[in-house]
Amino acid sequence: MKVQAAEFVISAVKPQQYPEDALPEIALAGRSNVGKSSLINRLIQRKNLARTSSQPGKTQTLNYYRINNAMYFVDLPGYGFARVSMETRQQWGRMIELYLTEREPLRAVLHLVDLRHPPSKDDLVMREWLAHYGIPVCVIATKADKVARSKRDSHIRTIREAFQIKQDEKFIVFSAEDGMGKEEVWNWIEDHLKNIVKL
Ligand SMILES: Nc1nc2c(ncn2[C@@H]2O[C@H](COP(=O)(O)OP(=O)(O)OP(=O)(O)O)[C@@H](O)[C@H]2O)c(=O)[nH]1
Ligand SMILES: [Mg+2]
Repeated sequence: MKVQAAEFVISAVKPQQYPEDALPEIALAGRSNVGKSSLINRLIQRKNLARTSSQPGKTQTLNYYRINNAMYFVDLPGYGFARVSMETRQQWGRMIELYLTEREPLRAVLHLVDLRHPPSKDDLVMREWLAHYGIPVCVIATKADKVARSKRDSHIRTIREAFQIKQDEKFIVFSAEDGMGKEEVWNWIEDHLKNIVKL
């Protein structure tokens, strides 16, 4: 996948602000700080187009990035961030739920989990939720560079089991730091946009 153009379009807080050009959308879901924005940057080879932060809870809006004038990445607010009020959390929850259930151009979700840890309760809730609504999902285990090579297989097994990932379902081990898994992610995305757009 050759990224010729990548641009930030809008930080949306309500559906009226979502783009109206009907290009297909690939959304990124995952707990706060898991590496959603970093994955976008790595995929498009731009250092900081999607804003990243070591402070969890940075992305509090739906951030749209248009790629090659052919598709959008939609960076969703991270869940499971403890240091915000219950009201704010419920607000984000509603916004994400509305987006995932009602958004017509949504084609697939990249569900990110941290390879270093077993999935959290919030990760499992999101997992069930995506399955319930029948949205095509690619599970991506991030921060692989932070797990010793010798330990990766057992961490991968833990996630596969907790998420009950089926044989034919995509599971990609990824690192925004060194680019591991990047091509695999692009291939999966292209497969899911095939027959829809020419990337
Ligand atoms: N070593 C390493 N660090 C990573 C990787 N991915 C992300 N990080 C770091 O983890 C922190 C959080 O990354 P973000 O991409 O901002 O995470 P996010 O999921 O967008 O977080 P929110 O916007 O809060 O939901 C940053 O300090 C990143 O540099 C990775 O693959 N390897
Ligand atoms: Mg972010």
